[in-house]
Amino acid sequence: MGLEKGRVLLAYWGPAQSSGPKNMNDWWAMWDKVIQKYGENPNAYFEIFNEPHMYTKDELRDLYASWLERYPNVPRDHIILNGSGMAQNVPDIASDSRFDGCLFAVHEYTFWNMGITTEEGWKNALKAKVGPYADRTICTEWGGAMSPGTKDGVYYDYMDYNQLPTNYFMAYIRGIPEQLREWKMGSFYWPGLRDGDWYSMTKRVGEGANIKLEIVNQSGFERMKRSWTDTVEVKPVKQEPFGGIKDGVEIAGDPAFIPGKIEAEDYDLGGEGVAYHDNDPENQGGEYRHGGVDITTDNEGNYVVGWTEEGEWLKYTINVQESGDYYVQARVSSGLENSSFQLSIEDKAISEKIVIPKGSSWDNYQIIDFNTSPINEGQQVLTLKITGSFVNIDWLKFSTESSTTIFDITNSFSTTSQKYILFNYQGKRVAEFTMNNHSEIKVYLKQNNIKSGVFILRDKTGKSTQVIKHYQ
Ligand SMILES: [Ca+2]
Ligand SMILES: [Ca+2]
Ligand SMILES: [Ca+2]
Repeated sequence: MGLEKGRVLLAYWGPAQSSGPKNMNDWWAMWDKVIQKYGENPNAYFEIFNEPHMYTKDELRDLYASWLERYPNVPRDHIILNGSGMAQNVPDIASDSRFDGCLFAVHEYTFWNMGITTEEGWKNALKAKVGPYADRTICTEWGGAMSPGTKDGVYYDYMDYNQLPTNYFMAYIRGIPEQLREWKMGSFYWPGLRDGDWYSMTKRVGEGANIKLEIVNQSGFERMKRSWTDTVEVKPVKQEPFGGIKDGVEIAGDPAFIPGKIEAEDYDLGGEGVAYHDNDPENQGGEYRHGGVDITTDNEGNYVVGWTEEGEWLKYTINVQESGDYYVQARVSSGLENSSFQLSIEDKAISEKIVIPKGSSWDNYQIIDFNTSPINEGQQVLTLKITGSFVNIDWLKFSTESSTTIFDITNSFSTTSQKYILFNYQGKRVAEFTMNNHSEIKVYLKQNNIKSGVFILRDKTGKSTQVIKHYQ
């Protein structure tokens, strides 16, 4: 047994039923035997009752006191007393002077409280359970989701615990080891291996004499190690281009080429505050990605970013092939007035605030277009910032075609003579005129001394709308 090899043994008793051990005489008989054999072994430690939730605080204190009285030769610093309840209230026991010199055990799980969604919140939860007794307490159980699984009807895919938390599991797996580390507290990840348990840290592979254990979730393993070792290298949260999803895990890839198309939902890896900012940690649409960005599908099944709110932003690592200003088309929808976004590179705006003309609904996607100011060649980070809430964005397409070809490319207007209204970006009506074809608009703008800028052109019915850029 492990003791001869100099390892620690934790003798342990779990309750046989909710009211406690079926027969207390058996319980004492077990301990008599164990203590007789190992009581004075310097490598043996005794956790005498697991999760004693069936006892009141006073009953439990008396039970522990009887144990200490019965085995006076067991060194006190080898006796581990579980906190009351599910080993969750250490001060209930530790504050009793009869247990001076003993060690205590705390258990901390995510199971009960889905309301804690920050690392700090979990650190505080653990602090509250331990009170001022951290120097004599061991965390004999903690553990969280490592494989995909479902809790309270919500499905959780593999989680990357090296990213900033976007749900309570992530906050837990990051927060608990930090607190254990801060205290230098001994701890056990539970369960190490339990078949069919989505909290299990390892899984069994191979057969017969070749059975091996494999780590289920490397990032969870790294976080666990963080609780007890100085040697683990914790990856800083890194912003990288998104490359796709492999075996349920988001993996890094190559930057998006410009000219080229950027899918809005393919924002960079790196998490909240690094690769994106979203106002709430859930993916409201529940599609495609694991982060807080809200992704849904359009009628054709294309992924789109939705539930956008003013102040939210998304980042994309891009590789620009050629310096210059670019012509951008964007597939977007909005059911409201005043939805807008703006593009920037390294904090410098490269577009106006692009107002999305109100469509009949969010299912009614349209392609709008605009021009950027000059973009330098090379790898850099593009930011798409929501400047007016509730635009849905499918993709952005950057090309080098000049703005003068706008009309030919996205012409959705009737070719017959009709009335048009021109709005500026503040939504103010600038002009109203009749055109027979689109080339006439440039002539009209020049003749009427409309100064340079970006405008929205809408036909009288309001059905067709287009963003145009006009140079004097
Ligand atoms: Ca969200
Ligand atoms: Ca959002
Ligand atoms: Ca898309």
